[in-house]
Amino acid sequence: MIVHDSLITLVINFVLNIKIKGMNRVCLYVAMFTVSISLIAFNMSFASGISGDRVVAAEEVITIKVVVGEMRFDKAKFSVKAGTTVKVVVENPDFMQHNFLIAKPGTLEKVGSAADVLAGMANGAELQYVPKIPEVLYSTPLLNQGDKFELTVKVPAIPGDYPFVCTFPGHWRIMHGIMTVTK
Ligand SMILES: [Cu+2]
Repeated sequence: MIVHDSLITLVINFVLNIKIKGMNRVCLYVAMFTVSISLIAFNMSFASGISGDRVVAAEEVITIKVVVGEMRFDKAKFSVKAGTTVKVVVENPDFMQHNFLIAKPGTLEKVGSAADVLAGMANGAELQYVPKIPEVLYSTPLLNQGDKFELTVKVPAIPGDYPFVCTFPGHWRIMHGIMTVTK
């Protein structure tokens, strides 16, 4: 808003200045262009902070990377605040495919077992090896080498230890960690 107000002031001063010097057509176009730019900037400053069915800006960005050749993420745990919206950026520099899921507290085994079933199904890969069960709260698709996926996570209101895991066949037992939701 401060930026917008100062922009408007700038434009008004600019236009007044032109009037003093004698306005010509080119100056008028320049002034109109400046006004348009300031209006676009104003709208953009609004677009990032709205809620409800409008866009919600993430309050925090967490980046989690696959460690090359080690079948693990570079973080064993991270903390987020209950009720906030965070952006989890998952990067896969590994030569192997991986995904990233966040599950309800205490459900790692259940999600893992469901992933084992998917591993034996013909359409498992098509389903990104993500079990379609309510225990899975958030998931990325399968990420190839060099892929990056931004997961917007509405952090649950209930504090606790929420497991995160890769459910690519054979990975879940070792490729997991904890997202701690704090009050
Ligand atoms: Cu994996």
